Amino acid sequence: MASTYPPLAKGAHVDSMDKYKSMYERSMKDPEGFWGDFAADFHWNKKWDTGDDFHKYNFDLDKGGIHVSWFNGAETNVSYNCLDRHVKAGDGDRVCFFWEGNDEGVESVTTYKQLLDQVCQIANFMKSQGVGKGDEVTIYMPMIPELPATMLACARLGVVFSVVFAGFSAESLAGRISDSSPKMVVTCSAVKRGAKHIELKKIVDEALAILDGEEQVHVPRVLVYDHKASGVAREAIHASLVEGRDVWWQDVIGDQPTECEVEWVGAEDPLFKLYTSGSTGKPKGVVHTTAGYMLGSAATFKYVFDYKPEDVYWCTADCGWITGHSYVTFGPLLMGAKQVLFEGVPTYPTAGRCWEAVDKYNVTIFYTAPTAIRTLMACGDEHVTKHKRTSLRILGTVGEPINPEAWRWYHEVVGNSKAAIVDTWWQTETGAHMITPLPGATPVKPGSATLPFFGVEPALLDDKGNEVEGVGQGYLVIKRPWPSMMRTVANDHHRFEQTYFSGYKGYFFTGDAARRDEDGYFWILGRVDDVINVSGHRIGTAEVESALVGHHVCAEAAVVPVDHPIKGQAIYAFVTLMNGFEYPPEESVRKELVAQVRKAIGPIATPDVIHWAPGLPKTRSGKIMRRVLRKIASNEEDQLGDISTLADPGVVQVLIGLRGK
Ligand code: 6R9
Repeated sequence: MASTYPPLAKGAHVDSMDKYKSMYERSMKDPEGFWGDFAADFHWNKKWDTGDDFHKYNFDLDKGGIHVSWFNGAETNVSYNCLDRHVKAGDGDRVCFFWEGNDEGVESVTTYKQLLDQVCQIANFMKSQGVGKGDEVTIYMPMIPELPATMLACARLGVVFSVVFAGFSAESLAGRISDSSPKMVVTCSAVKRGAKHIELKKIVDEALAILDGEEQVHVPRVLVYDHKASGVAREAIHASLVEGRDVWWQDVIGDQPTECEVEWVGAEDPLFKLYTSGSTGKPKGVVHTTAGYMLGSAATFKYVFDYKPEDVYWCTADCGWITGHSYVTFGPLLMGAKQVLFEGVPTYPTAGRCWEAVDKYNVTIFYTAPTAIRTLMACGDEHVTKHKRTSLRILGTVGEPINPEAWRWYHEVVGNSKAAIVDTWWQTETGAHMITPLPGATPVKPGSATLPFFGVEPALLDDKGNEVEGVGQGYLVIKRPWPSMMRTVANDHHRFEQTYFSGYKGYFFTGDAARRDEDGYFWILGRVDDVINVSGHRIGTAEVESALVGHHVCAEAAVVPVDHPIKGQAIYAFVTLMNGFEYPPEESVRKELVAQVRKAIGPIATPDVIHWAPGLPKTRSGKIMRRVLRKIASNEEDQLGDISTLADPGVVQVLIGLRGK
């Protein structure tokens, strides 16, 4: 059995397993009391209905459509709770952001009052452009304070925002804009990420040009922040500004009034949508609503990170992902936290960057992904030990399973064996942490996300859909709704029902498999659908395949995950070329195919390997046997299993012969 580490956070909000258990029990038996008590710290323009009206749901497709609602009847505003509430309480001078730019020495400090003023100015500009409640705004920005500020400006007006990670390509951005019909796109001149310059405004121009032909998309207003620290001068971009469409942020925001009434919205009004890859088709817009998401992100922030007002918190995630929504913008600001906002990458200019910043700001809570931990681990301990890091008390991880070796390095080297590790399992769909230790209560085992958070009831199902009791493994499902769960897929409620509720009646299906051990601890085994987890980012195999066949030389493609020492998983593509090509073709063909994927999706989807495949292993009904491809990709052809059902078993030997060609 894995060794356990006792809980380390002294004087924690939840300081024993008994306390965890009693709070968990209450959250199960009396959700209204549990969440209602937590909600009392927030501002409500109108209180929620009580009793049977408080919370409603149906999880069973046999009993009608899937629907979930919490805090029915209530009115609130997330932006008000993140900002006005603290300023009114006299905390306006408290720091919200220590912004640490990509290049060392480029930095700024923002207080809650300053952020509130800026958010009001952005909101007032949006209003002046006719953007209001129920409208949509797409945000394509780097990690500068203006990014969370724009999210909060939208929330203030009841505008549904969609942040697109500023590493996605023009085509990806175009797809998301087309699905949203935003009234405004907010972007930035350029960004420097590590040593690379990326001209974001140019990418927005390209995306809008792609959409030019699409009649249903009206041309949004484009607000462009002039990011001087990117090294790209305003003058270099200025000529690209389209009259009547594009406007410089610096020309219009500063003159706006610093007060802006909030729009009170209903508990179930949408707050944002965030696109994420699924196993089929295009990315789906996961929709989160107001009250449940607000309480879920705040409660997990408080309990999982054992947040206290004296803490300095730092999450390295980008706001383009759900982690940056819940644990950069919302959770921390809702709780009034001081946090480091980081624009750069952990290895630039050196592998010591994070630990230097930890000492500079006396960071107490640090939250990152296993892929970053493994990258830094490979760079050598000296980059860590050079810095003191004595302020650190909680270290979090998220995005993919963490291997015990990386877990121990994080604990022993980064945390000096003194900080508690919280391995937090959750998803874009869940909005907030679902299975996670609490640092003052849960004894941890390296590699296990341990036990469910309050209000979360996970279960494991076998192939037949029966619950696995006790020790065992199976498909990870959730048995009842929790406040911060997604409510629908944008413009496609049917897809929501089919993706998450049609496989196992009465359960929300996560797409992951997990194992439960003798202590009831969960060990996440990874995705069981066609989603590859590259450096903690979800990439659908279908998306990569469709990008590849989008190139005229490619007749067919099949993409599978393969283990990777740093990224966790990497993308491995089998490609069949059009008739007339010889195998292997000229090297330029491979380069073009890789470029095609980067263009269609973005650099994060770059295949590590293109394996030439004159034929793919298919069943007689024409289904590609991915199981066989996975084994070939991982060099395990001695474990191919039964291949007698293949239409042409001979293709397997041909594929093995083309490895590395
Ligand atoms: C928050 C986030 C969700 C998928 C999820 C799972 C994997 C996330 C994990 C983890 C093992 C953890 N995942 N956290 N696997 N241990 N602590 O990452 O959301 O981008 O939607 O990805 O990531 O496979 O299903 P998202």
